[in-house]
Amino acid sequence: MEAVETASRSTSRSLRRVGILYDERMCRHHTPDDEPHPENPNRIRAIWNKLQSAGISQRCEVLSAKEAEDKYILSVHGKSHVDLIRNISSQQYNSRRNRIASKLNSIYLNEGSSEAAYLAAGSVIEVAKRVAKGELDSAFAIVRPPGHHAEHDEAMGFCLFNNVAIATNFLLNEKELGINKILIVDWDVHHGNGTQKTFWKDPRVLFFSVHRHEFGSFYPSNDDGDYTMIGEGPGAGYNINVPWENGRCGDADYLAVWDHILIPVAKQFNPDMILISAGFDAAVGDPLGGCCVTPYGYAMLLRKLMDFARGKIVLALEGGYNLASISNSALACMEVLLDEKIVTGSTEAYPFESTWRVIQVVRQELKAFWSVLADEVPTKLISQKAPIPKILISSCDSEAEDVEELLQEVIRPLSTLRVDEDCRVLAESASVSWRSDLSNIDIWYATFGSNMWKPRFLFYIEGGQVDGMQKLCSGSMDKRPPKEILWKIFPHRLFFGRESTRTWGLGGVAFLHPESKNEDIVHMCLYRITLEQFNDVLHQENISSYDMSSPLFDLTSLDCVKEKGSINLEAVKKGWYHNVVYLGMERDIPILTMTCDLSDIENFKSGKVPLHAPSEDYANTLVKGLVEGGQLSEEEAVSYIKEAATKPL
Ligand code: X5A
Ligand code: ZN
Repeated sequence: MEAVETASRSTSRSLRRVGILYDERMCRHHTPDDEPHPENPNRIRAIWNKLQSAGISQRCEVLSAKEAEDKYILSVHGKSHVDLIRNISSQQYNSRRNRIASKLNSIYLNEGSSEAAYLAAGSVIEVAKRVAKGELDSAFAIVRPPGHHAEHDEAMGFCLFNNVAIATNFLLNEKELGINKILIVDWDVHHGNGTQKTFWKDPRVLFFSVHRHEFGSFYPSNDDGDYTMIGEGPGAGYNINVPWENGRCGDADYLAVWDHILIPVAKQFNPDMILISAGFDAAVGDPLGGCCVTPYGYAMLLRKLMDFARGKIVLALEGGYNLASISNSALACMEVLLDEKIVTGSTEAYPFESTWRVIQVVRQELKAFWSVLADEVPTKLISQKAPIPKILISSCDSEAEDVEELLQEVIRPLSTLRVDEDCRVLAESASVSWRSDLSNIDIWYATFGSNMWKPRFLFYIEGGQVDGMQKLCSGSMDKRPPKEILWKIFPHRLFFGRESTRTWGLGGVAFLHPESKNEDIVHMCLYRITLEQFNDVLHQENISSYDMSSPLFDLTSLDCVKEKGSINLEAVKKGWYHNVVYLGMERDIPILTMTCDLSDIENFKSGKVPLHAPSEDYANTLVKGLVEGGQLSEEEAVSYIKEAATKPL
């Protein structure tokens, strides 16, 4: 024990006493034949390695795991469940173990499961006890298996024991700790059904969960996570669910929920301690979550909670399945725990309209219990919302083999995000300096295809995901909207080529002939964005495995394109829009577009790659852009597109 008492306070230690618990023994729980599984030992290893190499663990009090005593586990789980988990890894169960696991919902078991489950629960108890006693200000328990789905008599959703619920009961039952009211914040992307049930009638525990729900179709796929589930009897009002209607929620959505639900209620509840079911599967890049919270977002969410319970906060890991995302998110949280510095900054993006709606219904549902929720949310706020995504990743389409690969590649540049001392989102070292260099240079990005339609283009800046499909726009690192938008006509040829694309299905997509010719005209919508943002757009349009550690198109390329008229980008040469074309200047700012190159034009002409009219959906998007942009009437737009689609090259 006594890591805490005996540890000498070296100068590199933080003034805040922050505990961190990691224990390799929790890695012994894995799938029976080590088949791939998202909930695998590398999750906690990745986090631990990241925190070590970032110098975080050195500034913390490092603790190792301790098995929970049965009497504490029994405060949450039934005897038969505890007996099962205690014995499941023993030899007598060798022949039955897999069969038992297969009867459970999303559970695997092996020889290491029992020990890991006891250690995970015991570890959260251990750090919670130390924080309660004041030996530590706050702490992070890097545990697995996770816990929040585990119910009284049931392991489920990768969870064996409900670690956070067990630690919560421990704190409440050890009367001399003086912890009488506990706030549990469950920001794992899934609903904390097990925790909710444990404290359903208990007013000492305010359980708050924000999760994807999709009207009961997201895991665990029932109505338990609905906003109408507010607790019962003396516990009525002490259970708050914020159910997302869709994936793709990000920092702006979570922060809106914090500002308009959780923080006011926390103020009124005035907890003695806060436990966070800190899954990081709402993080950008998570393969299961489909949301896009950045490390900066997690830092803000945590920072806002530190104003309560005199900063007595315990984070316990729950889900989170992208190793880079969870490591960077955990790192951002640790920096907040260690720093007294105030996190400032704001996200430029707005919450979704559905987010405001959910916030309103939750407030409505709970206002009888929490007077701070009684006022209407100002309409001025609600009117600030992100557009509803209809179409994603436009005409992108290098033909990446499968969606998973595609997803990984779109997300990679963002999954390496981290947060600097001022809690600004940064990319991993190398990319930082080019980004700040290019963020001060404006260009006009001239669009001739689906990006002419502004809501469509904004996805390349703000990021987002289409309903159903796993297609995600990572957005730009810098989410400021374009500074100006204007339309211009250029003497270039618009045409449609290829037979089908991943995004638009059958039908051609728009290309601009890179060379100008006097008899041609093309309508273009110009967005004034930074050269940094232009790089992120280029990357998203040409989905590739390029990692963005250096820019695709830098100042030298800009000089070069001004001189030569166009420039091919080697790093994304498989993409269909890898050719950057210079279209002149507008108010001293260069106009750039991206299209195919001259060799592609030859292939189109020879028929090697067919010309092809756009699909109806795609054509409609183009028409919408031209009409909403005030350029052409609908009939004019339709015939303009039709001509471009039928005239030979
Ligand atoms: C802890 C957690 C997710 C279970 C998903 C099962 N569980 N399909 O994130
Ligand atoms: Zn989860």
